Amino acid sequence: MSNEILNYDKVAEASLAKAKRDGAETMWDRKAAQKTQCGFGEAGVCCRICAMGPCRVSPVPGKGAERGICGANADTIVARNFARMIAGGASAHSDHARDIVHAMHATKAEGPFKIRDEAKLRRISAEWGIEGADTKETYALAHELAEMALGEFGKPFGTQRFLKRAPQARQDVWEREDIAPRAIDMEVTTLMHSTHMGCASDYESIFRRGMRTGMADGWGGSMIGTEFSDILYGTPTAKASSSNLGVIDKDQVNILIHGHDPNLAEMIVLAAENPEFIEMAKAKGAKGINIVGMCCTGNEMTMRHGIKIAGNFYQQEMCIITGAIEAVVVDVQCIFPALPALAKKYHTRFISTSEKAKIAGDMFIKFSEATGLDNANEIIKIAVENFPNRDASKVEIPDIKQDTLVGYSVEAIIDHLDKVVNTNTSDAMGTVKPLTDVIYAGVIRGAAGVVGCNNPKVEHDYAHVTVLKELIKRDVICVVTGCAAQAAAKAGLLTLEAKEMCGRGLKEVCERVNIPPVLHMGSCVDISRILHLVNLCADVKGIDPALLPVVGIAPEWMSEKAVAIANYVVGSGINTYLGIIPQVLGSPNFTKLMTEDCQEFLGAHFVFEKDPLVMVDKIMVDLEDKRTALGI
Ligand code: NFS
Ligand code: SF4
Repeated sequence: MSNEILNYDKVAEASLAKAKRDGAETMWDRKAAQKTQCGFGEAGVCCRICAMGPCRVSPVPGKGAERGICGANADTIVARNFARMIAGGASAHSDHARDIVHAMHATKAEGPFKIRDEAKLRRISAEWGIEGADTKETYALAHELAEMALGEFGKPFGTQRFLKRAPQARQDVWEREDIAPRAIDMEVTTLMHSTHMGCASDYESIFRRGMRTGMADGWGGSMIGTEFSDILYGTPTAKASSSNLGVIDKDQVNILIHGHDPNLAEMIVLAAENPEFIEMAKAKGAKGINIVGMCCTGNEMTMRHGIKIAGNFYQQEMCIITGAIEAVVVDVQCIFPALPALAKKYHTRFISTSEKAKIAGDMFIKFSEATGLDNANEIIKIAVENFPNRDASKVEIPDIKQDTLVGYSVEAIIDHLDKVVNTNTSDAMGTVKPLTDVIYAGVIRGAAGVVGCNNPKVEHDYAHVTVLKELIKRDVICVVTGCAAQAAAKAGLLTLEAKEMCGRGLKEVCERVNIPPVLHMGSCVDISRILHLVNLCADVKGIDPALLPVVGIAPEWMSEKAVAIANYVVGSGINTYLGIIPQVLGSPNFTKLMTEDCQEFLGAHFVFEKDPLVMVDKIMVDLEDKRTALGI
């Protein structure tokens, strides 16, 4: 097992040593078994789109085969592979959003699926032009809005409704470049068609279609996912939580919720409050029921309920290795197929719940909106009844946990800004203007959205935490989502005390507004919150967001979703820094298009940089250049 990339994380060291003692296999063993990864795949030049292949063209131009059997060259093959990753990512986010909308369509006043943020329901309904958005009966309106949202996935004409949130200057770019996304399913389908064998071979055209599909994710699926989840389950407000494996409690029944879709997790949190279950747990010798979260289901639940964060993506196995988890409940995405076998090494029950992500190896309980609360009750019962099966000799919970603040939706940020503005000036309330003002004044040099996964190609969390620490030191305010947010939480960056790590300007802002310098904005679909925030800031000045000193960063990304995200962030005019190099280097032309040429037509580009310290230097030059161009 290669351990040097784990040195940064002390939890990992202890946890993996325990896995070894317990005879449990982890991702690190499997990574070692993979040996050297395939150079063709790494460069993106392996094509298996048709059965004449697989064809591998040379990753080094001028050496070896230059074309596949059909004649596709490295540019075409790389562009198609990259585009198909976008299609995969956009599908995942958007199909998740569709499930949220279906849940909204199934809401009833008597619950358990009901409308919890009625004001937001009415606001979005008005934004989408529903007549009587102010006056219609709540559930009639919710069902009407849900039907309209379902149309966003498959409507035959028109583009995504949320695009209107962007300043006109950006909308003009989208129109000019033909990247304003139409129906979400249409964009994905068209991209899969374009990249079918014998279809598009022009790499720039494939890039542009990929970009439009990414945009369908950000401004379509993800934004619908976020906004409709808020309507259903409440818009997050700032609250306290805690993070890292130490939140697992040896005296309680521990249930780990893992995945992305909050529909079932909300029901579990609701059901766990039932005093009958608490009594049942006590009868089994536990002090209570402890729900802990992981990945983006964890983020959704911490944002709305302060549910404790057990960790991020790469800690999913470590949770089970503590020997103290009674049930792992998963919905969709980012769940290792290895988990059921690992759970069997302990007493842990592994329960998959979505037909879209049925995971072989233990239990399947089919979740649906009609049976949601019953499913949750059943799951809690299974977990509680499993408590006595715990083997005390196998329990070892790392004594590491970190207090953290979470819940910074756009609404919560505006609320915090209002409290300051209110007492000090006569500025308009309810806007992000004070934030734009401090950026323009230079108190804060810029803003960064730091997002994305963990990846065993790099030291875990090291890139996330290094980038964040170095940026706040340089007076760059940061917002985080996904596993990056959980890395920040574990490192203590989501606290008011983290102001001490900041430069003078950002420290002052944190003190006055009473916020941490790094703000947890939610799950990965909630990157749409970041988009919304940036666009509101640009709107204050009436400019294209591409002009603002703002960057997107994914220091340790791994998933197709992250590729879709990077595309819509660049498409939205924000330079995007990737700490893991995407599998495109086999085509110097495509690489150049991504990292240089697209700047010309999109006003933004990708930057590939593995070293987080060098990345921060590049970002600071980027932000200062933007400031100079704005004359601020
Ligand atoms: Ni985002 Fe969330 Fe984490 Fe990566 Fe997976 S949990 S949707 S994909 S690994 S950040
Ligand atoms: Fe080979 Fe072309 Fe088929 Fe790809 S599409 S596998 S390059 S023949």
